[in-house]
Amino acid sequence: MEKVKIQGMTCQHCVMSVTKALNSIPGLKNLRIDLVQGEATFENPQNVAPEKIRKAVEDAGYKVVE
Ligand SMILES: [Cu+2]
Repeated sequence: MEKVKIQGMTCQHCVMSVTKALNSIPGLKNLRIDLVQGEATFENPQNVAPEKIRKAVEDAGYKVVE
């Protein structure tokens, strides 16, 4: 499992937006978003580049923080 910290999610709508953004990346599996922790976890068996994940999150209006 990989985990990214996401800044800016405040409600279920944000969770949906980030979910949609990450699901649009082929190769990510078993995506789970934790609103309280501000985290997304997923399996990345095809080794999708972190920059691609970061960009998808940012295009949706949120920020990946380390
Ligand atoms: Cu929201």
